[in-house]
Amino acid sequence: MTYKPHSSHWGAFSAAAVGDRIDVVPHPDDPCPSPILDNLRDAPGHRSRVRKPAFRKGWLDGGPGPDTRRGSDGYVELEWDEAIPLIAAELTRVEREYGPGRVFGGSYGWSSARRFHHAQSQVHRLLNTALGGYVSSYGTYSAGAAQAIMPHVIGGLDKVARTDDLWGELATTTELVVAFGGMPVRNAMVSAGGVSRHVALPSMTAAHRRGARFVMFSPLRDDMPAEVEAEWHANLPLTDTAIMLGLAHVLITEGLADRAFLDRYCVGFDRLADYVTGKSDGVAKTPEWAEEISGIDADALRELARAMAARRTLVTVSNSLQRAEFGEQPVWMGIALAALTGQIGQPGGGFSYSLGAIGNVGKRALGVPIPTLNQGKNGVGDFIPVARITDLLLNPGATLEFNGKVLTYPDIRLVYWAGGNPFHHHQDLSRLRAGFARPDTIIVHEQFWTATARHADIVLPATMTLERDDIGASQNDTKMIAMKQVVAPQAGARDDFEIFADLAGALGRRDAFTGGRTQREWLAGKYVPAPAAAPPPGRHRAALVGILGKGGASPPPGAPPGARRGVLLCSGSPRAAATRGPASRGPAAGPPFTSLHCAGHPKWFEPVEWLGGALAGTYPLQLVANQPANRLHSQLDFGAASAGRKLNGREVARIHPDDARARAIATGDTVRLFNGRGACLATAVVTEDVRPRVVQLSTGAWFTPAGTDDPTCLQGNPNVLTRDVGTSRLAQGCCGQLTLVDVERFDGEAPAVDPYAPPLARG
Ligand code: PGD
Repeated sequence: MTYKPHSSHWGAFSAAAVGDRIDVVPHPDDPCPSPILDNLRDAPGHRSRVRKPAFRKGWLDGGPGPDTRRGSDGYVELEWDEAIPLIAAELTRVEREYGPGRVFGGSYGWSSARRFHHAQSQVHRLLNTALGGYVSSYGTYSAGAAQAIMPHVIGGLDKVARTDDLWGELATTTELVVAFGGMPVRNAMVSAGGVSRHVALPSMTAAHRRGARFVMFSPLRDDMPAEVEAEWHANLPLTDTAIMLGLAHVLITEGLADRAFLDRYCVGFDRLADYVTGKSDGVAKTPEWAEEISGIDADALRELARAMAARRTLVTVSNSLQRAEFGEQPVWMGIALAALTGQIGQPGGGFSYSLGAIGNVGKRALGVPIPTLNQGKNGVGDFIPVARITDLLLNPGATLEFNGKVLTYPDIRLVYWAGGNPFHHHQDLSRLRAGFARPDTIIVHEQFWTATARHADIVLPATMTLERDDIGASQNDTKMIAMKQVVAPQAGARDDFEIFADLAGALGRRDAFTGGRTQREWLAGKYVPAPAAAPPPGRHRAALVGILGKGGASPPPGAPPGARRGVLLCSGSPRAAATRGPASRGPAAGPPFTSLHCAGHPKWFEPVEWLGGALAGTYPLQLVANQPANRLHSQLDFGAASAGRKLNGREVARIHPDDARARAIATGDTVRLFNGRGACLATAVVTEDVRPRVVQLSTGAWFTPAGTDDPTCLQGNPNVLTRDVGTSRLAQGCCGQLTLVDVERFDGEAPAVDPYAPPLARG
């Protein structure tokens, strides 16, 4: 038996086929491997694999066109040589009748960790080289709001979060960590592109042993690892900005703010101070004001603010806070709070975004670019902020404000998706379903019969990562991994590259897509990092070329980035902050800022769906729909680690004893979570690890509607409940994290629907 090196978004490993299972051994250098590796063991041969090109019966019978049967129709399997000409003909029809500007190829999704078989890059390359382009998407579901606001106020997200060795500084230097949204180690297990060493927990425990104090604001106790004995402030969700303002009030009014730092490196302190003290709006943002909104004791806030001024303090803001209405504000106010302490740019101090929330954040970047597949040139300029997909499909011709621009939604006739699962990642799935009924044709490449595959007209079986060779690399991981094929492709599965090459061939554009190379040739040495105009320096080139043959590489880390200090505390000229002071490498120039649904300084806006608002009278519990601990998003939902944390075959919904008692709910009961948008079933676990009036249900269970006309999800996918609106006109990020719901015990008989059975047409 030969174990071969491989990699995933949740860790590097070696694997061998043992009978029809995969044995997986974590990378020997990983101090804290992820349990998610267990999900791979039964994956290649799982019964939910897509085995052949599958065509929706209604599409085959009736041809392209809008169809509400998407999601409930059966599929007919065809051979590859029948499928490719049919798809090429449909692409040609859409291209001729409408042009590429009516094709949505944004195709968001994490797919698998690898550089060449990167599904999104592959589909973009196909659409660019064979059709002339596609309507694209901008940003991520992970960090849409932060991505938009940070360049205006401090600098690009990646530059702030992904250049320095913050984990090392935390372990050795930080004295006080103030973590808004916590630092959930389960999330740090995962990083796009792969992570060969999980260092979050070891760094945090080293800091704890040294005496560092950890303070967390979150409705969930386990958003901080138990090992660091964090002080848990269980605030009402969506109130972190108010808490930060209360802390700022103490720093400003007690003369603890670092005026020298603010004068030298920041723009707009006086206006922020006027807002915090109430001079500009008549409301002082005192700790008592913050307590009334957040439920956190004012004296505790006062003590914390004083400690922040006295000690080396790191303020962290997790991704989760900004995946909500006005999600830009806690990010901006977190930066402002750190600026008030004057510690931005000091080792182990200042501000960090999403430290502990994504595996490779807080690690020094590599000194060489990682390989990427050149996607070609997109001839279509239209794009959407990624989380506006349903609006795009439902509202052709409508306009949208985004980051200072006004966008118009094109009328999409064809959707091409590879490597993502919008019926996992998007909000308000009934609305998404209505959107997916509108195009003429939807084509999806998938390995498994996910809900997205079940809403497509054409589903093409893609290989799994374990079935092909590739290079695993991430800009913030020290290792590039030679990912070797562990098992042969199952049934009719083919690599995305091979599928697209044949499709491009049928469109008369094979060489344009393949560049005249086989995938072996792409991988074996000719595969150079993009952009081609900036190849790596000669001495590093050897590390990148021919990695597969060498079994991997450990390229050198980049140079330390130097201090980052320029901060915009209220609207003004971003350039002004950027030019302040010698160590400043601050905000990039951006569009005018006051017009972007911001007050001109960070501010607490009252959201619609929070426990202090009117809607809480109808739906009195706040659903926290966070990332799962036992799988990446929806991937391999059937795997051992994922299934092992379900209860009675459903996702677990955690609820506080007070709320459970009021509803006669006990651990193990089936419960129904509902609001005006939909409902799902889950199994209750009653626990004091969630604060009262909060219920927590992780994302990722495969959407399994109870019936054709009943979208109640039997497995517990929270996105049937979440609200499909943008965070604000600035970012239009996704608001999937926090939603108002109610919960009741479900005593009925749930229909028996198998979420993993292939939906093949009978007869
Ligand atoms: P995945 O489950 O990773 O979810 O959304 P995303 O769509 O990325 O989907 C990837 C799909 O790609 C899987 O179905 C997998 O089988 C397929 N795949 C894997 N490898 C390949 C390949 O090589 N080729 C092809 N063709 N397919 C492949 C994630 C998104 O969800 C993200 S990033 C976040 S942060 C959001 N988080 C939340 C949240 O906190 N709360 C809510 N309510 N909703 C969220 N949605 C978002």
